[in-house]
Amino acid sequence: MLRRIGIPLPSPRLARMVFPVTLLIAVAANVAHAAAEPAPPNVVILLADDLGWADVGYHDGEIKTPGIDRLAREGLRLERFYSAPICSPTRAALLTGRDPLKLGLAYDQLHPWYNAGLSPDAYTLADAFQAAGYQTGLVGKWHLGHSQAHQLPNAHGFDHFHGHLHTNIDYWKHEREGAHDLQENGKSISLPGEYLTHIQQREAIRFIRERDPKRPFLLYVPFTAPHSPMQAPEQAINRYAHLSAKGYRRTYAAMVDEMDRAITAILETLDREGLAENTLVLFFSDNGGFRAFGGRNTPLRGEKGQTFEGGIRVPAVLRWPGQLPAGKSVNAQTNVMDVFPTLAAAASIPLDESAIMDGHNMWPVFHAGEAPDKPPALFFASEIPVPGLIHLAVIDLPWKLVQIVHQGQTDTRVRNFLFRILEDPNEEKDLAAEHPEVVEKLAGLIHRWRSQHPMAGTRGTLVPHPGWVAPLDWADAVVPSTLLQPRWKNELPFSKELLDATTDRGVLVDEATRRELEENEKKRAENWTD
Ligand SMILES: [Ca+2]
Repeated sequence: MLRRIGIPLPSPRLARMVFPVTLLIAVAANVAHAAAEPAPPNVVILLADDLGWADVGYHDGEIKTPGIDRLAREGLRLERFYSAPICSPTRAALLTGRDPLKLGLAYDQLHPWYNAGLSPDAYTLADAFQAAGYQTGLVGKWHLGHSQAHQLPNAHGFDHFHGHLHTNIDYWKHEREGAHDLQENGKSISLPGEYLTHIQQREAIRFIRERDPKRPFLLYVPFTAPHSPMQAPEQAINRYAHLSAKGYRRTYAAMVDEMDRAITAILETLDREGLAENTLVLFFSDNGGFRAFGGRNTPLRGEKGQTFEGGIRVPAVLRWPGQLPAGKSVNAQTNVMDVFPTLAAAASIPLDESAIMDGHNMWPVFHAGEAPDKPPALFFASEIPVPGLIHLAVIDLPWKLVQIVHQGQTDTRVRNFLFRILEDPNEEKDLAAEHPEVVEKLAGLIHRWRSQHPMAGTRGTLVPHPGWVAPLDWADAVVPSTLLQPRWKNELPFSKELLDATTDRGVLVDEATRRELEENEKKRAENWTD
C-alpha cells in the first residue's frame, strides 16, 4: 500500500523514466556497452552532522581529516553545495529530492515530543534503489519520525537499519531523554559503553562485507558526530591538546577525528573488497557548524540554524574513480534536493513515473563537465534555536536575500540583508539599502514560497509539554502500522456545519436548517462505516 512499484533493472522500457537526461545517459550507456553490460555501481552516502565549513583538512582546517581529504583528492569537491540549516529538513530532502517545506518539515528538527515524520507515501532514494534490485542499508541517525512504524527506515526503502531514531543521543549510553535509543530493524539492541561512532563504523563495514555479492548496494551512513552531546574518548581529546581549552573545541575536534577514522575504515573496506572503482561515494554535512559546540565555518558568515552561508553551505565531495575527475572542484550551485535525481541518473536507476522532485539531475555537470543551467531560486528556513526568531533566505543568482524575522506577540519585525553572493561569498557587504527594489522582489519570492505551506500547526517547541514523558525504550514505543486506525480519513467524523450549529458553539440556525444538517450527517455517517 505504501510502496510504489519501481521498474526492475536492466530495463529496456526506459521510455517510462521521468528524467530525460537520465534517459539519454542510460541509452548511451546501453549502446556503448551492448556487448558487456556494466555492473551497476554501489552507492555509499556518508553524512556528517553539524560539521563546519572550516573543519575539514581540505579547507585548511586545524582538525585532521585524512579520510575526508582522501575523498577530496580522489573525487570532485562540490564547493557550492547547500544543505538546509538544520538536521531533519536536510535528511528529508536527501531521501525524497523534495523541498522540505512541501513535506511539512522545513522549520524545525523533529523533537522527541513530536509525532510528525516523513509521510508514509514519500517516494525515497532507498525505495528507488531497492526497486531496482539494490540491497539498501542505513547505519546511524534517522531523525525523520520515531513514533509510528510507517515513519521508520524499514518502511521507507531500507532493507536494513542499525541505529537510532532521535538526535542528540548519548554516545556511551545510547539514550535520549533518558530512554534507550539504539535498534536493529525495529528491535532494541544493547551495546552499553561502546562509543557510538565506533558502533557505526563497525556496522557500516559489516553491511559491506556481508552483502550479497551478486547484487549492488546502497549504504547510507548518517553519522551522529560531531553533533552534541559533546563526548569523545579521552585519547582522542588528548590528540587536540594544542587547541583552545575554551568551550568544546577540543572535544568537537576529537568527535570529527573519530568520524573521519570511521570514514577512512569504510573507504579501506571498499578497497579491500575490490569495490572502490565501482562505488559512488558522497560525503557532505547536513548543516553548518555550531560555534557553541566548537564548530567553525570561517570565512563564511553565520552558523547552524541560520541562513547565512555558514549555516547552509557545507563541505561536500562526490567520488567515482574513472567517472568523475579527481581532485577538482565544481562551483555549480548544488543542493541536497539534487542528490536523489543525480545519484539515480549516475546509476541509471529508473524512477517511479509518478515521482515528483524539486531537485535537479546534476550528473551531466559533474560527469561530463556540461555548463549548468541557471539554478532556480533556492529557499531556506529555520526556527531554531530560538522559537519566534525565523531565519529565511533565497538565493536567486546573482542575489541572495537573508531575512531574520522576529515574530512577537503583537508585532513582527524583519531585518533584510542583501548580498551579491558569488562576488561576496562571506556576506560582508549588505546591499539592502542600496537596492530596495531587489529586496522587495526577493522578499516577495520568499513570501510566495512560504505560502505553499504556512507555519500554523508546525511551530517548534524546544521543551516538551509538562505532562510529556519519554518511554522506557524508543524502539519498543513505536506504534506498529497494524494498530493504527485503518479507516481514519484525516478529518472530523462530523461536519463543521453541524458542529457550528450546536448551542455550545454559539452559531444558531433555524429548525429547518438544523434538520437538513442532521439528515446530511446521517448519510455521511453511513458512508463513513462503509
Ligand atoms: Ca545537523
